[in-house]
Amino acid sequence: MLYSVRMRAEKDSLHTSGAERIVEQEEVATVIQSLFSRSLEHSNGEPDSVTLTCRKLARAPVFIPALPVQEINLPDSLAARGFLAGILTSLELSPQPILDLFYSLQGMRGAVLLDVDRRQRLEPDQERGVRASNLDYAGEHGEQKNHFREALCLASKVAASPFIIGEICRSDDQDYTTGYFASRDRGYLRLSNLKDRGDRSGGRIFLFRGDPADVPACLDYLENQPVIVTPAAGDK
Ligand code: PML
Ligand code: MG
Repeated sequence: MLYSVRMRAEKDSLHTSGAERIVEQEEVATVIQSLFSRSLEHSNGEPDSVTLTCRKLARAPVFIPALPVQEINLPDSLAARGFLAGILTSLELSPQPILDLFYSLQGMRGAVLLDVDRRQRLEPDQERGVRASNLDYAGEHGEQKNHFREALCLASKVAASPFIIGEICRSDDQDYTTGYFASRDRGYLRLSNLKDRGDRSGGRIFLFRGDPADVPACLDYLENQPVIVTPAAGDK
């Protein structure tokens, strides 16, 4: 029997960290312990509230391969913003409003779900956002938080939705400056210097393209469908 175990932590009512696993019943107690320890050690400071939840999986998980990864070295945050603008333009989107929204995000638990054709946010709760959840990695898990591996898992799940044409992400951790753009077509592009050290802003935007009638199915997939991401060939 598989369980979804999730942790989220807050400080001054703002989200500071979150993580999750999908594990067998025997592993639940150990995983709760390690997620709790992690919430306390976060670079954004010790939280004043930590919520741990454990739920039996209601659906069978699907297995999805990790997106291929490409490293893009950018000299500074201005160049990184320019790079993102180029990608959005190549998707025939107008970059300015999307980037203005992207750079204004801070302290959300989930992501913005943006209808790129209607220029409309689709999250039922805009303060919380849409949390891509019920996911785990089938490869090795180290003791420490691994931003890259966790983000690659999340991005691989999100990119597998037929309604998502891309995702942009800047970490909300003040000292983690690498971000990414990810999509089925381009893979996972790791962008160095997407933010300046010490900057507490950060967040994700999922770029939605579809009919308004597709939104419930898209939300349900992102939030509720259990997904286990399998490592790319040669990765652990
Ligand atoms: C986060 O969890 O704060 C987002 C991390 C983004 C990781 C980007 C990377 O290292 O590839
Ligand atoms: Mg974070």
